[in-house]
Order: sequence, then C-alpha cells, then structure tokens
Amino acid sequence: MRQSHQLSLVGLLLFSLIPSQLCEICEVSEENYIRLKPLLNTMNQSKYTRGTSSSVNVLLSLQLVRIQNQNLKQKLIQQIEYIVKRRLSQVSSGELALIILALGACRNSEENLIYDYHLIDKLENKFQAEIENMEAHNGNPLTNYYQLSLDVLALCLFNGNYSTTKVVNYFTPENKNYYFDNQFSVDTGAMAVLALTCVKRSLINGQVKTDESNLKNISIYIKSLVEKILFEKKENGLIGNTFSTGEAMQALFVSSDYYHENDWNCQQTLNTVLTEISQGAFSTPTAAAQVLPALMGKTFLDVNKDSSCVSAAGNFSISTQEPVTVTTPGSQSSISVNYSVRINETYFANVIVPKGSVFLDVMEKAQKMNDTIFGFTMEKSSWGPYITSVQGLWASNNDRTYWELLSGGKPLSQGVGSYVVHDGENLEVRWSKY
Ligand code: CBY
Repeated sequence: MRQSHQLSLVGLLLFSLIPSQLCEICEVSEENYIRLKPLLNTMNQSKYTRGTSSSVNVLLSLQLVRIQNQNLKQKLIQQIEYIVKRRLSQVSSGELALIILALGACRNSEENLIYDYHLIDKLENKFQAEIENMEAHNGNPLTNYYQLSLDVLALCLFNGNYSTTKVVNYFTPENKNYYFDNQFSVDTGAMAVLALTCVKRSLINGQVKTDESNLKNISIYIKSLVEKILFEKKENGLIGNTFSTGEAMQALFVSSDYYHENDWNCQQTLNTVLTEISQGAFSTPTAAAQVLPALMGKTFLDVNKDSSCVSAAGNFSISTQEPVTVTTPGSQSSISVNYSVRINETYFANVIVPKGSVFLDVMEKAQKMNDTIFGFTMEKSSWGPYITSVQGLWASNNDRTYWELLSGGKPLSQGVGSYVVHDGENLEVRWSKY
C-alpha cells in the first residue's frame, strides 16, 4: 500500500518534470465567447458566391472550433464541392491543401470527397510543380512559402508522400521566401512552424523514417523561426500585424518547447486581439476565419484528430442579425483623394469618391478618367481583389514583382477591396519587388 503510494508520487513528480509539455495554450474563456460574435457574424453573413475561396478558410475555421451551424457548413461544403468538381486545375497548391484540411478536419461524410476526388495525389502533383518552378526560376515557387507550408502540412497530416530531405533543403530559415522586401513574413513563418512541427512529430512517432540529421535540422529550423516570429512582437502584443497574429499564436502554441515562458505573454496578445475585434478589424470572412481558431485554443495540427465535429462550444449560436452598415444612411458626402501610379515615373490624379469608399473605388474612378494611364486588372483571392496589372504591366511570381499599395508613402496592411480611404489622403500603387 505504502509502496504504491510512493510510486504514484514518483509518477506525479515525473509528470511534472516532462519538458514544458507539447502545447502551451491560452484561450478565450467561456464567459468571453460573446466577444467572438463579430467574427461569427462576419463569416455567417458573407455571400460565398460560386467558387469563392474564402469559403474554404471559413469551413476550416468552423470545423476546428467545433461550431455547430449546419446551414452555413452545408452551404460552404457545396461551394467547395463545386470548386473540386469544376475548377480544380485552376486551384493553387495552397488552396488545395486548405480544401483537404477543411474537408478532413473531422470525421464526417465530407471527408470522403478527399478520397473520391484523389485530392492527396493531386496535391502531391501541385507541390511537385512548386518545387520544379523553384528549380527553373531562381528559387521562386509558383505561389509562395505560405502555400508551400500549407502543402507540407496537409501532406503530413493526411499521409501523403513528400520527401523529408526536400523539406529540410527548402525550409531553411534563411530562405528568401520567408521575406518580402527584406521583411520577415510572420504569416509565412508561422505556417512553416506548423508544417515543420507536423513533420517533426511524424518522424518522432516513427510514421516516417529518415536520418537523424533531418530531425535535428527540423528542430533547429523551428527554433529559429520561432525566434523570428517573437522578434516581430509589438508593444501591444500583436505579432507582425493584426492579420498575422492568429497564425503566429497557433505557431507559438505548438512550439512552447522552443521559447521561454517569459518570452511571450499570450494573455496580452489575446486581449489586444479581442479589442481589435470590437473595433471591427476582422471584417472580411477570411480575416475572421484565420484568427478564430487560435482564440479558441486550436491549431491546424488539431485537424484529423479522429474526432467527430460534435462540439463543446456548440452552445454559442450564430445570430443572423443584419450586417451593421458602415456608412450612415443618407450621408452622400464626397471626399477627394490624390491617387498616383508609380513605375519609374509617377502619374497623378485627383479623384472624388463618396465617403466610405475603398481603395478599389478610387482606382475604378481613375480608370474611367484615363484608361491608358490608370487602367488595371485584378483577380479574386480569399482576401478580396488582388491587383495583377496596371498600365498593362503584370505582376510576376517568377520575378518577385507586384503592385504595392501605399498611403502617405507607407505600405497598407489591407487590400484594395477593404481599405477605406480618407479625405485628402495620398494613395499610391507602386511597381515593386518583394
Ligand atoms: N495565401 C497566400 O498565398 C498569401 C500568403 C501571404 C503571406 C498572405 C499575405 C498571408 C495570409 N494569411 O494569407 C501573402 N500576403 C503573400 C504571399 C503576398 C505576395 C503574393 C504573391 C505571391 N508570391 O504569392 C505579395 C506580392 C508579397 C503580397 N502578398 C502582396 C500584398 C499586397 C497586395 C496588393 C495588390 N497587388 O493587390 C498587400 C495589399 C500589401 C501592400 N501594401 O501592397 C498585401 N499583400 C496584404 C495587405 C496582405 C495581408 C492582407 C490583410 C487584409 N486584411 O487584407 C496578408 C494577410 C496577406 C494576404 N497580404 Co499579401 C498579410 C498580413 O498583413 N498579415 C494562401 C491562399 C490559399 O489564400
């Protein structure tokens, strides 16, 4: 009796000595769930017209946090099914990876779509095409490292084939693809930490075999990326900017063995994000979807945890109240902004738009004024419209060129479809390299 007592004490002691455990998570407490409502409203009220990629982000997010809203989920799954059936060849590698994560996030019937449509094989091919493009174009992938990380993550979680040695070769923290214009991309680094952690875990479990040196390198990479992420922590607790913080939190949750407790005050970050939510910062479905899992203590590594999607948090329902209109009814006042296109020369225009207009409205107005100088094209992305060309000059991933958005000479942290312009502002689209 006495001995067994001693044994359990020893067990307890050993348990408490296990290295700081695998995950260190802080999350919104149940009494604060109400503060997440704006995120759910945004996701619930979006239109999700045929084939929009934001539906994928939203489904993944809802599945991860186990929210019961069958109507919305059914609608999203239909959208995704349409993408899978009709336009899979046009989908990028990372979008396909997200589709797999969203469909496979819990044990439900939609998981079958992954296998019926051979999505894992197709992802292997798209990942291979990314690597081939890097080999042919000076290390530049077809898309970017955020998407390559999603690819590795989905292949790792769903037992697809990938070469650990290639992952080790391509994901060194010094790789230029982690940086845009010399600035470390927190979103990209965070997604890479999630992917590398998955790979590391499957090596440790023995699910995948490899040399000892690969495992060691992966640990070194995770440590270095975590340092870079923490280096981007701001005074108020945000990491990178408002939109990268949720993903940075996920990366830090799964990598708590690699930093000291005092290096990150999770609660402060959480509180600042909650404040930002109340100020309407996450007003697009993708922004809302990307931040939600972390706030509820979930990470992309929780996908495929063999559980069904019956929830603990099911009790917070999504209201269907009408969206709050930003512009006050009847306010037809106009504002005037300066708009310029900069290539080598700068082309100016003064543009009058209704109050509450977004950057895109300004570009459209300028285009109407002079199509040769201000003509542009765009494509849809999950974050809204992305500008692909101005004056017939096209952005290129192979050349790492893009059209950068600025206000008063400073880069914006929102796209043309969401940035609301102000009277007297100096807006610019600039031909840039990243
Ligand atoms: N997602 C992707 O493939 C995008 C990955 C991402 C790292 C992404 C940010 C992060 C995320 N969570 O999705 C990303 N942006 C990339 C890779 C890029 C590059 C795109 C080209 C390529 N190689 O794939 C590039 C050119 C460097 C880039 N982003 C440009 C821009 C500007 C777009 C301007 C335009 N031409 O329309 C812009 C507006 C920055 C600027 N000042 O010019 C920009 N990005 C922004 C603001 C953002 C954030 C959007 C935030 C918001 N609320 O709208 C972003 C979340 C994101 C999308 N970019 Co990029 C980063 C942030 O601020 N935290 C996977 C796919 C499946 O969905």
